[in-house]
Amino acid sequence: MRASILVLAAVCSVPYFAVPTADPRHFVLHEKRDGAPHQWAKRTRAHPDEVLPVRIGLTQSNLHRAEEYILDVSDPRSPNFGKHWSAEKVANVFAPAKKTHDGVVDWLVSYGIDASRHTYSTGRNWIQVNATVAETEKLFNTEYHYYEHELSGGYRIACDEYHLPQNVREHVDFAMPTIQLEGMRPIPNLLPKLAAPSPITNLNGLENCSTLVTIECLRALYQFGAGNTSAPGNEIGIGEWADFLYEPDLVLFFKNFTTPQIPADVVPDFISIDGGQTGNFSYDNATGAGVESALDVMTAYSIIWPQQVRLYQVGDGVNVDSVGTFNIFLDALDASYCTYLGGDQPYVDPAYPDPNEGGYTGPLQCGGAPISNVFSFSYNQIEAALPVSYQQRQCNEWMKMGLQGVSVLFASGDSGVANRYNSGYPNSCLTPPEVGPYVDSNGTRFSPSFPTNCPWITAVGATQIPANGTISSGEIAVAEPNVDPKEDYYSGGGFSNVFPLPSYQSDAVTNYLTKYPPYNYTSDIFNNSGNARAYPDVAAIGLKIPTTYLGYTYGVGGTSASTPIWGGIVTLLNEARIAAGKGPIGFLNPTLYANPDAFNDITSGGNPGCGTKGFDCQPGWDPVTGLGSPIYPKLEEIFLSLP
Ligand SMILES: *[C@@H]1O[C@H](CO)[C@@H](O)[C@H](O)[C@H]1NC(C)=O
Ligand SMILES: *[C@@H]1O[C@H](CO)[C@@H](O)[C@H](O)[C@H]1NC(C)=O
Ligand SMILES: *[C@@H]1O[C@H](CO)[C@@H](O)[C@H](O)[C@H]1NC(C)=O
Ligand SMILES: *[C@@H]1O[C@H](CO)[C@@H](O)[C@H](O)[C@H]1NC(C)=O
Ligand SMILES: *[C@@H]1O[C@H](CO)[C@@H](O)[C@H](O)[C@H]1NC(C)=O
Ligand SMILES: *[C@@H]1O[C@H](CO)[C@@H](O)[C@H](O)[C@H]1NC(C)=O
Ligand SMILES: *[C@@H]1O[C@H](CO)[C@@H](O)[C@H](O)[C@H]1NC(C)=O
Ligand SMILES: *[C@@H]1O[C@H](CO)[C@@H](O)[C@H](O)[C@H]1NC(C)=O
Ligand SMILES: *[C@@H]1O[C@H](CO)[C@@H](O)[C@H](O)[C@H]1NC(C)=O
Ligand SMILES: *[C@H]1O[C@@H](CO)[C@H](O)[C@@H](O)[C@@H]1NC(C)=O
Repeated sequence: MRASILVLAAVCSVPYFAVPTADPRHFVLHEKRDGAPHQWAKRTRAHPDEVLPVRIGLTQSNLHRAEEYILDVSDPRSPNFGKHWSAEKVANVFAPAKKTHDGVVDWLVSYGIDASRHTYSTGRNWIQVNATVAETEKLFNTEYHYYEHELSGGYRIACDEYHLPQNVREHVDFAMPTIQLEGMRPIPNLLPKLAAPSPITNLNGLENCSTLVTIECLRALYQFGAGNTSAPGNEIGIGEWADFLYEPDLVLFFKNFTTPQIPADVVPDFISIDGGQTGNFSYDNATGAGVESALDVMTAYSIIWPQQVRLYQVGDGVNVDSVGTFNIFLDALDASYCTYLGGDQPYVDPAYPDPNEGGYTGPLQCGGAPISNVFSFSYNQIEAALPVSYQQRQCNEWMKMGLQGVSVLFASGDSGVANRYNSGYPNSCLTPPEVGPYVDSNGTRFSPSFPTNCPWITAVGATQIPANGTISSGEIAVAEPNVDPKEDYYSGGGFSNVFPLPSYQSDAVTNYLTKYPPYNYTSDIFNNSGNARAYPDVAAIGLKIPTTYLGYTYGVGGTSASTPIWGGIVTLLNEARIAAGKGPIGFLNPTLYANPDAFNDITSGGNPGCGTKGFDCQPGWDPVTGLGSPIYPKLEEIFLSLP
């Protein structure tokens, strides 16, 4: 972005002169953004000689069969349950057809962009050319402008819509740079305040579980024992973005809060991606150390030990304008994703080497990081703030992880039906359909989160033990109201405006919408079409989880806590399957929705936001706590009965 300011300074005084445009009659609208998003102002027309790194993502074969493929290996009724695909099979099945590739090359050449200028990815699934603004405007039958970011003063070059020739359109998924403007980073999902008693002592024992939910409380609630195996390759994967684990805290945590006590010399397997750092600093130099990393890693350890944690530390933490939304993590796991469908998105995903001072100077990591059987992520983003094509591309990659036997869990968010935004909105909701959907602090429509909206991940909401209750009181949806709505904490949940309802949850969601219609909530407030992906899928305790941070222990909350609890439990389920000579589970949801009896159904509470009471918990699945919290012995029996 800073580089663009210099470019602009150099050219902004040059008057715009007209460039010839292509015959628009053969063009069809491909993607459109209505107006400029909040904080971006459209300025002058881009100079025709500016060079753009144009990237054209070719459509993949067989993506329309995604649901069929993933259900084939993950539906408990399928004879192929558990027969996961190799990475090679995934690459081959989805590779673009030759006619797709040839069609796009012919189009570029016919617009004067000679084949000698084309660069292809190894899988030939995208084509890149450096083209001037004038050339690109002809290619996409559009106009490029400078856009100014009002807060930072930075500029980007973008168009409001772009077109493709009718016969090319079917071959192109999306092209960049085009309509994208937002830059963002994943938001940690934990309750930000650390006001709990500190240090926490003498709160052991089951009688104190409503004050501090220790591992003893979790085991009693969900009926699981201490880990008893550690199968090679079954380490849990925890991803962190720009929030580092301060490792010396682990020793203190292990000593006070693990049973059996985890030895003091245990540290996670550290996997640095694109400059990710360890928090092995001294106490007075713990900059960047964050409570999110502490919570996630400690919670997982307390459940899965003697199994290990793999800590994937993603991004250099310098490029905070655009730390990315999980793509650089996926790139490091799957080299082909670096280039799949056009690769990462400039301005949304960070570029490496990082041009910022102190940034990571190596190239973007493509492949090389190990794939884990379970990934737990306590971060997310706002659906309405990301281009639909961007979300679809990434959702396809999560689907491919599932095909390969990976369980992916994401926190559902901590602001009920609203959605906090990292650029300074209070609990943000969406503008009405006729205006947006834009993220707006005055919005009234519910704001779903990403990538929990993707049907191929498992979204985790939060519960709590009632105040002064016991573990036999029954969990309720988490509720931490605050005078400042920005600090409210309710379990994220709702209905996507982007992804359709997957078949595995269709009965559960239809049951909720028909038996307990959120009667005052019309389509103006949320997607009540009955055909929208709904989340969360499951829930677990997300309040007062012991976390040691910079030497002190706090009772920390957030769907951030619920997610590593579920991740830990799925890791235990995989341990049991591996011990029985079976493979990892992979995509969880079809089996979970087919077995609602394996859950503690949460029927009390709701998830307010956007000036409403949000949704209510009800018997069966609901958009606050999903199917409910785990009953470990039932889940273990179900997953051991499957091939
Ligand atoms: C575009 O230009 C940049 C900067 O000169 C260069 O690094 C890159 O390889 C070029 N890309 C193509 C496709 O020619
Ligand atoms: C439970 O908490 C109370 C109050 O802090 C404390 O006195 C008691 O010892 C605790 N119980 C156990 C088993 O730690
Ligand atoms: C942090 O320091 C400890 C002790 O020196 C060491 O064992 C550990 O491997 C370090 N962690 C990382 C991620 O470098
Ligand atoms: C803090 O620790 C980091 C990592 O060890 C080191 O690079 C940096 O120089 C330290 N900063 C200060 C102010 O001590
Ligand atoms: C929200 O409404 C207030 C009061 O009407 C107004 O000052 C503010 O600019 C609005 N914010 C946005 C993002 O439109
Ligand atoms: C819990 O107990 C405390 C102390 O007895 C009391 O002040 C508080 O009101 C109780 N909270 C609820 C929700 O009952
Ligand atoms: C609701 O979801 C459906 C299915 O994905 C989609 O076609 C529709 O556009 C969504 N409605 C709104 C208002 O976004
Ligand atoms: C439904 O809407 C009406 C009119 O706005 C309001 O009076 C009523 O309290 C609402 N009911 C609920 C349960 O929110
Ligand atoms: C660990 O427990 C001891 C004894 O109860 C207490 O003094 C200390 O503060 C605790 N440390 C942490 C980090 O929780
Ligand atoms: C480890 O042991 C096996 C066999 O006895 C049990 O089936 C598992 O439930 C147990 N694991 C846990 C986490 O309790």
